[in-house]
Amino acid sequence: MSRPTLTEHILLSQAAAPHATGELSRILARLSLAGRMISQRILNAGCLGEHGDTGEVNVQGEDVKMLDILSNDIFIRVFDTLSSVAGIASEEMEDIHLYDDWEMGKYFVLFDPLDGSGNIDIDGSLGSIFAVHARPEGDGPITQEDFLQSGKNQVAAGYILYGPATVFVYTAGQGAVSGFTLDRSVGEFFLTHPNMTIPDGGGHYSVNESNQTKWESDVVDLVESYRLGKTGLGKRGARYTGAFVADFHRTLLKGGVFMYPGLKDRPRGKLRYLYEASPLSMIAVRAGGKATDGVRDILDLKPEALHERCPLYVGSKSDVDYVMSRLKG
Ligand code: AFP
Repeated sequence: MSRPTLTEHILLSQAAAPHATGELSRILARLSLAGRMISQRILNAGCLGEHGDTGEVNVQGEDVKMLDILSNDIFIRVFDTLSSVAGIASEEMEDIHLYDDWEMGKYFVLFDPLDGSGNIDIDGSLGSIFAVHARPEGDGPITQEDFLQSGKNQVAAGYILYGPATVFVYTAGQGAVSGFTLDRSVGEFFLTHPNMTIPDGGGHYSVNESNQTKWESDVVDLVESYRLGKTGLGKRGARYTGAFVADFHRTLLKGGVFMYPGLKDRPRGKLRYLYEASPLSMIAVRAGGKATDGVRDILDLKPEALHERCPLYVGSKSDVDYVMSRLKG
């Protein structure tokens, strides 16, 4: 028997939700379209001369790659004709973007169009991350403030991994986490990872250890306990790709913990709350794991700015509990 496609899975989930209108299903279908388009673009980018920088710097002060812009444009375009989406926010855009028929839209989509773009030129793994939020009630014009929502409000969240295979992972409503692998020959995602759960025990610790001189002493001690196998949790090997989606996907499948701690000169660390930490923390929590900024549950935080960052420790529940027991807060 063949596996269910992503489209079938979305429609079955919709049928099981008593008040579903089909709008969220269409958004998820468009996200899968964006994933397929970006995946194809990445495959051909080297041959088409689309590797490398644009020469511009984004709102975060980071070099913008050609594929960052191409991927961002794909996300903008797939929602252009979908009236359910009032507006979008992207890691690559300074401000929110509202569509012409924004008054009809019930949802916002927030995304990091191409995460880990430092891996583009080396043909390493990349990803896209997305979150869907409901537009707050009210007739007034939409403002940036309306996008500054807590992670627990996410209506759907997920990511697309562009590795040797392209994998789409999402959760919607109160649903489980499901993963789908793209069959390029027919352009369809098929269910390969039903009801994903993070193993509690085993796996890896994943952190950029070259930041050690910028960490506070409790973080240095924490990471050292992982390196020396002194956590009491058992051995954890080290893995780090520089692309959060790839490191997170491994953590989801194998267990352990991904960390991007705050730095002395940047106490909130590097990862963006709305486009990175919040959506993948929802996936982790729905899969039985845990996510914290060191003290608080990531999904309880509420950002005050569109591009706000936060420290992040996410993964297996026992590992994240251990992390919290070692940090001073
Ligand atoms: P880019 O998308 O700008 O490459 O950033 C990737 C990222 O936000 C995340 O995917 C990685 O986990 C993290 O940065 C890597 O940062 P370091 O290079 O500082 O370890």
